[in-house]
Amino acid sequence: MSKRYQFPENFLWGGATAANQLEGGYKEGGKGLNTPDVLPGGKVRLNVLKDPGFDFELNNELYTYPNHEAIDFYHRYKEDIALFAEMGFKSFRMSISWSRIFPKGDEATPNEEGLAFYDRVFDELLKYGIEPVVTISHYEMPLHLVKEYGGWRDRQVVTFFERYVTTLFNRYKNKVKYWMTFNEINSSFHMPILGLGFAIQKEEDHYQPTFQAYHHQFVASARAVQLCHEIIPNSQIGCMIVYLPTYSVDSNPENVLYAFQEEQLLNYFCGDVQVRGQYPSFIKRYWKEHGIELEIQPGDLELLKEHTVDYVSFSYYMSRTEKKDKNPEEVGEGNILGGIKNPFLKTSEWGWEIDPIGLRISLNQLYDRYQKPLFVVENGLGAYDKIEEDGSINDHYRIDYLREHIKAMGEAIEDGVDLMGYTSWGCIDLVSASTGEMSKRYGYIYVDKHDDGSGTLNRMKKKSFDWYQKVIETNGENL
Ligand code: BGP
Repeated sequence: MSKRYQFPENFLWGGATAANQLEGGYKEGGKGLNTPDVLPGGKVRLNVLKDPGFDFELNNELYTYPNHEAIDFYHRYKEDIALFAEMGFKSFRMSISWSRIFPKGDEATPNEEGLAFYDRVFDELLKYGIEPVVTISHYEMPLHLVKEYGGWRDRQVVTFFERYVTTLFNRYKNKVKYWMTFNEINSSFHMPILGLGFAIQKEEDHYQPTFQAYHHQFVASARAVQLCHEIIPNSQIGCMIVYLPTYSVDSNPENVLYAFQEEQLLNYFCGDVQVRGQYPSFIKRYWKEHGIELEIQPGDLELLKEHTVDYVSFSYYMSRTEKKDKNPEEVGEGNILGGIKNPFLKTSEWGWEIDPIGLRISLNQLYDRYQKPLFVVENGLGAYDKIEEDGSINDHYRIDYLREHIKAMGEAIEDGVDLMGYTSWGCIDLVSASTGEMSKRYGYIYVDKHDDGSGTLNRMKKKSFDWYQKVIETNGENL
């Protein structure tokens, strides 16, 4: 008989999404344009991230924008939430689109239609006893703030963000208890357009603006924590990081040190500020070596210290293997952060290395370091799904992936880790962030929409739907 794991009572099983990959209705309800609205879909999207000449304009003649319609959750949320409820979800992670609430970002008053939309979504979730878990900023910001202010480079954006979060907390204080500030905040070292709202112009120029923009986000995040606690006394607000445990390719101390330093910067730098309330010691040397001098206003460091997060949430898809001097041909094709190929691991069809043990390691590392409750708010397998002649979708590969990762969480809980919940990524198929395509699917629910934009948008249950329903029903005992 296979081992049965004990998950805590009230464990927050559920699924995760993001507004710009899910909602569609990009010009409806008074919404303003935001950054993903002008990032073209398909393969172009990744190149755009590296293209210094990219001008942040809609160019419908040249590109398609899959997230303009996405999966039309904007109109179909009732049907979708009913399916989540049928699976037994205890929680649903979603984000609020800043430009639905403040279309330009710098207005004095919010857009009532945008606020009312999320009221309807929260009411629908609460009707079924599903806790909304809300990301305040998931890879987007109003486009106007990018064009007029240069995104998070400009300190004024902190004030606009404060106005945005104050509006959210006051409006939804009786509906939303779980919040998180910036999605995968540490990913901006790689994708600054999505996280920080600006394109990197030249390799050597990026250090100063990136860290200054980060400082502004940390201040904004700490202010959000402070306001959340003041306005919603029983709330919990976390940070959110993308976590890849980083292995050295071998026991050569040069490689071990390199892997360790990469891990410090990419895995821990942002979390350290948000959880421990101060810049970590290792970053001072890094700043010095790269000529970075931050503008820190009086009171900033005290604010960071006083308003740290209640929990640490993170996404986990893969581990990373590093080596100090690597040849380009050693780099794993799909490794988002550029590590080398790990010969012990299989990959997804997009080259993402599958490593459930890495999740157990991550949970232990994060808990050792921070001693705060953890929340796995993204994990999953992007795969091509096939509809059989009888209409069924047998996604056994997805079940295998999720099962092994849930087991790893069970082991980590036995190791002593305090884990609040698990919301697997893309519980309903949605637009992929990295490819801009629909065919990289993660869901328990299939959405009939294709890369060329065709499809009925009908929803269908996959095999994993019934499987996950059982997992939740038995609180993770029946895997
Ligand atoms: C994370 C993002 C999500 C999401 C997920 C899967 O990095 O927070 O927005 O999309 O990765 O990535 P992809 O869609 O590229 O497969």
